[in-house]
Amino acid sequence: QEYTLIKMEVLEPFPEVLKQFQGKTLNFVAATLRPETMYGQTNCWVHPEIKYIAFETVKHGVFICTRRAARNMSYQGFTEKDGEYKIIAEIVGLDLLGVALKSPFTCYQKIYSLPMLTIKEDKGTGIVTSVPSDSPDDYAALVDLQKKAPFREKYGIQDYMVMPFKPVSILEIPEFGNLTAVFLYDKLKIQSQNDKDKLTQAKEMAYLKGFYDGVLLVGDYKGEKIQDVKKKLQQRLIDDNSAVIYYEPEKTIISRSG
Ligand code: ZZB
Repeated sequence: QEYTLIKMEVLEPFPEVLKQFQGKTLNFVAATLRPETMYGQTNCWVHPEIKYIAFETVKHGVFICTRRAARNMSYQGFTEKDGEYKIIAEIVGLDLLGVALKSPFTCYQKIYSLPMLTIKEDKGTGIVTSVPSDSPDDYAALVDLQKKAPFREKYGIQDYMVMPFKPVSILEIPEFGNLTAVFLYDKLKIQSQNDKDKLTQAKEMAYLKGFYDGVLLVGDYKGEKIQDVKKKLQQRLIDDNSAVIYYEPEKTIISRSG
């Protein structure tokens, strides 16, 4: 499986647990299958209970992701020696929340890392970029935070990290309109990020229609079909040094090697 790895650079002020990296290029990295949606990022998701690591890459500064993802990357030329990565720090997700980040393509100058409880540890980097306009999971998790003050308080999330961020219309799907995730969330009467079955259904609908019938509403490829611009936008991100390609091995290999 090929993913686009989006680099989100940590901005000042660095949180306590990342102070040792001040002055260095430090990136949260998120694996996505939808590079064409990066115009609509509003935040980044971290699981409060997952353990992340910081490790040095050859060309991209320090990366923060799960150990499993770092291990995969070490076989893809990200580190000096094949199969080896040096852990500089181990940090639990809780301590990585509320961090200000710079991410490519989005209209928001600064976005924040926020808690999502449905992140899977064994997929991608364990860090997810959030596009609430087109990803039902992201919209559900963002609404959960915006609606529930106790939820924000529990994780020390300040209002300014959440409240100003609205889904951005970035692509149009004929039957779903220009805020697909919002449309499907309402249509399927999704209640929260834990509404698993409905969210799976919404995601499938969005993927299928989006790929074949979706048309971009912003940027240089405005008016073009998603299937025609996906690769071009991925390449643009890579050329800008904002993303890299990352491969995820087959599931069987992952479980065999731990
Ligand atoms: C941005 C984005 C925009 C995404 C969108 C989706 C959508 P898949 O198909 O199941 O492989 N993701 C990545 N890693 C994780 C994780 N560890 N736990 C939970 N979610 C994760 O799903 C790949 C997508 O799932 C990725 O692409 C990422 O969210 C998320 F408009 O990135 B995506 C209809 C979906 N739309």
